[in-house]
Amino acid sequence: MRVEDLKHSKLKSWIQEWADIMTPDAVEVCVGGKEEYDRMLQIMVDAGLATALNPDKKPGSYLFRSDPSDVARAESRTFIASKNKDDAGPNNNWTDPVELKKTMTDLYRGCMKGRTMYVIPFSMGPVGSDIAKIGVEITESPYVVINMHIMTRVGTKVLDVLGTDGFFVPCVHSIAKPLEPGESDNGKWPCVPDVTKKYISHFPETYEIWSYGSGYGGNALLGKKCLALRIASVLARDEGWLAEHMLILKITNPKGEAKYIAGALPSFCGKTNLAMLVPTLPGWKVETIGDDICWMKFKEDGRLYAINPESGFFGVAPGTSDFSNYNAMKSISKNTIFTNCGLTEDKDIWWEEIGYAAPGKEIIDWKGNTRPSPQNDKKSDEPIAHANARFTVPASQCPVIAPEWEDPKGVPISAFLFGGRRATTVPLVNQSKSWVHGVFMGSITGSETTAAALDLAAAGTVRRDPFAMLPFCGYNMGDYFAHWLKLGKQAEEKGNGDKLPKIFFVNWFRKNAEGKFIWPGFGENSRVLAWIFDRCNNSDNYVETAIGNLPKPGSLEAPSGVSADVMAELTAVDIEGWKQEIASIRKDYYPQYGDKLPKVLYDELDKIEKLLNA
Ligand code: SAT
Ligand code: MN
Repeated sequence: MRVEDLKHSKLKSWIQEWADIMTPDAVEVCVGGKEEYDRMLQIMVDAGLATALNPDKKPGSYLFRSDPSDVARAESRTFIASKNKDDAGPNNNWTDPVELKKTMTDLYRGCMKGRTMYVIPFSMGPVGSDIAKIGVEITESPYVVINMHIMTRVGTKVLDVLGTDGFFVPCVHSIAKPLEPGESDNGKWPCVPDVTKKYISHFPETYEIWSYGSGYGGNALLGKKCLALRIASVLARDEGWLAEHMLILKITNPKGEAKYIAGALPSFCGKTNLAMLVPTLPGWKVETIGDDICWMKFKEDGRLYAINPESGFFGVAPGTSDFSNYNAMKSISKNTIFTNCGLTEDKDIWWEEIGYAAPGKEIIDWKGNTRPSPQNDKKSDEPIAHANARFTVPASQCPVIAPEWEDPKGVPISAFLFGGRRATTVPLVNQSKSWVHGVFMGSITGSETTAAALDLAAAGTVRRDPFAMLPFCGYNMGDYFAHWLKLGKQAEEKGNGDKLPKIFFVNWFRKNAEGKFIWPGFGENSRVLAWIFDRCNNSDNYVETAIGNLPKPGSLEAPSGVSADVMAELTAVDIEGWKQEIASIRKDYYPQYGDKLPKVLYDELDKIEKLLNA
């Protein structure tokens, strides 16, 4: 579609302004659909950037290899450019918006020379839903176009909703690799290889996103972390709703009663696996609404309704197997974009812990090097797939996608889960005693650092990732806690306190003195979900303790191989551990937010401490 044919005058002039700066050879407005998707893929196959996979193994699927500098979100180059530094908070890299715009405008000059500028109108959320928002991304990357086709709703329907003057979030993106006449990418992933010259910038006061130099994931697919979390968190604060880094699942009990649960877990805690869990508990069913992001609004009935703003999964490939996530493996059996995975001799993908040996003698790793297959290569510990290799797949291909996953009115949330990796202290499951106590739980979410990661902090210390939002909250985290508290208070004042979701903290990662996991996790987590489900029905399945409501002995049936003693340990209050936890939150964690930290959260510390000492 041509820019001249657009009806939204502000959109038209915005595109023209950027075309003048970036000087592409042509401008194309994306309309979505198969013809456009296939054409973009062909451009990349022709440029040597995409490899078609074996149609007998993975029909309609392609493999990409990125530049080694361009493999993950660039957190150190991610900026929140609010007018006042204090509004960005200690959780963000702040920079002055006027200066940043000047610097970046200069960088953008001529950056699309020799390429086509694509304009992608997209909806985050079912088109026309009152919880959805519209964004428009400009990019010269056909890789971004096809990934946006999968992850968001792209096309003319979005322009219809936008009308002549509707609100959209402007998303400016460039990989910043202009082409000279006659030059082609020739198999080399285009980007700015120097990480210190990439920018992922957010302007919260004007709800704008400017990204420069990266073509990968959250740096480039601007609907995801940039719009649906960082900018949306600001919109949610300003408009009175919630934009969260949460999965959404539907759980149905043996009687056929269903509830919806939203859960925030930091990276590498199995969020996608939980969203698609195969219950071991007989008669229970789990279905998926979303695996990463959740937008919620209170409706007239006083309940909180959620949509998944995305329409696909951008999942971590390594570690995904029939055992860890059967439904994800089924989802990616066709029409999937793979990035930075290994390529087998029979033109299929492979990654570490995929659950079977790589077929053949040789394999091509994510850097494009042909190597002996890992089972024939005793010497190398260089992985075949990059640790952050990804699959992009339409959510509709998930065998357990809930039929209502695209319902524009959303689904009513009964419970929130928070959780991290904690080897000690934090029980398997714990219900908050109140909304404020639940916000406290969300605020202290975190994982223990491991010696294996390149952490500055010593192994075993807790790195807090409040609400799993630390890299994704577009404003001061102290103000974010206050926003959560405010919404709960408003609901209570309207007499809707009992309609608020109940809040739980889960921990699948407890270890014994020998450092071995004592809870099997995966499908067995359905036992914990069932306990939570019953708690939402006010079952008498809990005991009130100093730290929250814990499972009554026997209310949570042990999986096979887990002894009664271990169950008791998993659901007990570790008084000494919690005393230390409280002391460390008070001394090392909360003070960083200064005056922005709501006082009622310190009151929660006092309350729990008093009960622990009683
Ligand atoms: O690369 S993304 O930001 O989209 C994915 C992630 O880091 O969780
Ligand atoms: Mn995520």
